[in-house]
Formats: sequence, C-alpha cells, structure tokens
Amino acid sequence: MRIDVVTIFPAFFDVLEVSLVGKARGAGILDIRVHDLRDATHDRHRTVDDTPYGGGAGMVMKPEPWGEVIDEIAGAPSADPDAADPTTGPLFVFPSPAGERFTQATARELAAEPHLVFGCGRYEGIDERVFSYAATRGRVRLISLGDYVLNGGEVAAMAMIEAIGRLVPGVIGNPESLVEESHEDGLLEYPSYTKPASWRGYDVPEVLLSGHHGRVAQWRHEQQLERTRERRPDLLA
Ligand code: 6GU
Repeated sequence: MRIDVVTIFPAFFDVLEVSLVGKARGAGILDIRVHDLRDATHDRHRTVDDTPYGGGAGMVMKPEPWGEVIDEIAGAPSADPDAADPTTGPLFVFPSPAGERFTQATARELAAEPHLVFGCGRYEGIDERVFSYAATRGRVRLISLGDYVLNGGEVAAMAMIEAIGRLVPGVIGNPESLVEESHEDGLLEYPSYTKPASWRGYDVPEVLLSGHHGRVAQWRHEQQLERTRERRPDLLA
C-alpha cells in the first residue's frame, strides 16, 4: 500500500520509522512518502496561508501549493478532458473536525485501498477549492477522529495511518490478534492478565487459571458486555 502525506510539519511523521509501521515500511509492505507543502511554494517566505475572503479570524491555507503537490502525487491535469478518471486515482483523506467520523469500519475500508493521500491542514482550514480539485484526480473524504479540535491534521493522520496500517496484510505478525480486540465485534475488549497470579495483593480471576476453555470464553464475553454497558452504552444501543 502506498501512503503519501502532505504537511507543513514533516517532522511529525518521523515516528513512522519506529514500531510495527516502521518495520512494515522497511519490509516494503507500506510505501509511505512525506511531502513538505512548503517545498511547493515559490516566495522567499515559503508562504502557505493567507487571510480569509469575507473576513473572520485566523488564516486559510492557499490553494496553489496544494495544487502543485496534488499534481506531483496524482499526475498533472491532462489536455484531454476525458483522460481524467477520478475513480482510478488515489483516495484523498483530509483530516478535519468537520469530517465524517473515523471508526474501525473506516479503517478497514481504507486498509483495502492501494493508494491513500493524507492532506494535513493547519490554521482555520484549507481553501475549499483544493477539495474540488483533488476530486478531479481521485476520490476525496474529509474524516474526523472525534468531537474535539486539534491544531492541525498531523496527529489525526498519524492515528489513522496506525489504525489502517495494522490492518494491511503482513504488517501484524499474528493476524489472529486482530480478531479479538475492541471494536472488531462491536464490544470493548475483555481484561487481560499475565504472570504472576498474585501481585501486590491483586489476584488474577480464578476462572482464568481453571484451564476450562468454555468457562473462560463465557467469562470473557460477560466482561465485554459489562465493560461496554458501563463505559460505552452507545455501542449497545
Ligand atoms: Cl481529523 N483534525 C483536527 N484538526 N481536529 C480534529 C480531528 C481532525 N479529529 C478530531 N479533532
């Protein structure tokens, strides 16, 4: 899978070199390319933002550098208007608190894509025409992590890349570990324990030491339901 990231803070993505995603990059399973949006500016100050038309607080990201990077990643517009086929291009993901909500189902959908482009906005947002232009080169989705505001799309893109990357075949050594985790069956995960059986006065639940697989499975399912009821009743509704 190829993933391009467009940002004015490429250093945010240095950590993609460590952990499982880093290993998958080294193994050639994930081809992640980070682009500095400022490299597509042509003024001395490498300007990427300007004041909003219509007034208001904050700054808006200018369309021109975005256009250049989109052309670089997805191909420049062809002279032949019939040549542009957005259905064959990459999927552009713009992290935005004004987007649709990111869930495990979204992560699964995106993990099946051959080519994702994350466009990380800063300031008050990106000039709206950038989304229209990207839609001529590929499909476009604005996606939010949840109902709170981050300073920019970088941290959100990192979270999405990790959630997506671990679902790409070959990234996780033991794919069975993906099956039993939170949100895969619509419930929160059951509690886990390891040795020692007694630690600082806390004991591992007796049933887990019983060796009785049926009773263990039953107990874990009950724990999942109880936790979900308590912490995330919205998932049961
Ligand atoms: Cl995707 N972006 C920003 N800037 N803030 C967010 C978010 C995304 N998701 C939640 N808050």
